[in-house]
Amino acid sequence: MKRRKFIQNTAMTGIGVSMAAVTVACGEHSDINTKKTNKSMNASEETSTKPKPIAICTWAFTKANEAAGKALSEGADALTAAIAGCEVEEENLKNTTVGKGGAPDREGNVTLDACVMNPQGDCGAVVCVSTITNVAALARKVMEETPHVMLASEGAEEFGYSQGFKKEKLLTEVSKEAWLEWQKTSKYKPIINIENHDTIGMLALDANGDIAGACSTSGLSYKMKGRVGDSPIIGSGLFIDNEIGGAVATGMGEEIIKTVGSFLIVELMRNGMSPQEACEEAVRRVVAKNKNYKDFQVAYIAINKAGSTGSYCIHEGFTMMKYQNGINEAVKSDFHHSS
Ligand code: SD4
Repeated sequence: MKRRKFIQNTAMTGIGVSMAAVTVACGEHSDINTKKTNKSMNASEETSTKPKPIAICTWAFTKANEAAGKALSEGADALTAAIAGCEVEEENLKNTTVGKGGAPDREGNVTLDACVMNPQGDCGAVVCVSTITNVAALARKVMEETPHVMLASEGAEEFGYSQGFKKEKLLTEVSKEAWLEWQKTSKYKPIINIENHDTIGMLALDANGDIAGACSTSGLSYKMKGRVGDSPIIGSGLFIDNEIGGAVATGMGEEIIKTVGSFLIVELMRNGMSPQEACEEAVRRVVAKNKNYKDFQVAYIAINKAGSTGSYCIHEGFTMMKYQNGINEAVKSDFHHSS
């Protein structure tokens, strides 16, 4: 495993809030305890000064992260910024893993999943949406305009039209051709870091110091009809606790769901881990439960209330984008397994 770029990921960019020093079980890797944790933060850092706005997202979605970061700089709240970031990829026809242009299921239908969570702890989600592009925004509407958390397929779509969302065809010619090509063999084998793992998960910390997040995906390419992954599942694909921080996932949804990865990361941060440590522990939980972990990717990113960030994955090749102070940078993630 490569030496961790711990400093890069955890650099404090604003004056933070000191968190409780709690010792937690960190699994088999002893090096985790040697890292600087939040408990080493100076007590004088406990101040009302808030960190500067930060946007982070999964993968090298440069434009999406920039859109979210700029929105924050212009005063947008964390949730609005996170959704604005997701929209860039939902509308990017070249992206075959999010929104319009996403790869279809094995029947040829593109079905999108998304969820959002705000600083108040409210959340909304949609699953198996096949006619609306901006599903993160739709999930927000479910949160704000219905008494429910999650709507599925036609119910979500009909609700979306009533809220002014356009009915669209999501399968592009390019995705259709790729699907027809796939049908020649119909072999389903997720390919690490390529088409199957490019969900956009966005976390934003706004000028008020509030944290929110959004997650949007077309799920696994050529999945079974009706299959839903972690991305729209609160606690698995995304979790926010505005007192602590937030986390979001990408990769093999089934494994993320089994370990409730994003909720786990926030709870580990609550117990004193840095975002980096918490992401690493969450990946280790997946690895510990799977002898075949070399065959799939799982990656997490996280942010805490003080503005520290972290990312970690099973396989090399995952990147987190980070926008702060007008700088949008790609942070190469450390990884568990070197292939
Ligand atoms: C899923 N987590 O549906 C998603 C997959 C992913 O780009 O990350 N896709 O399981």
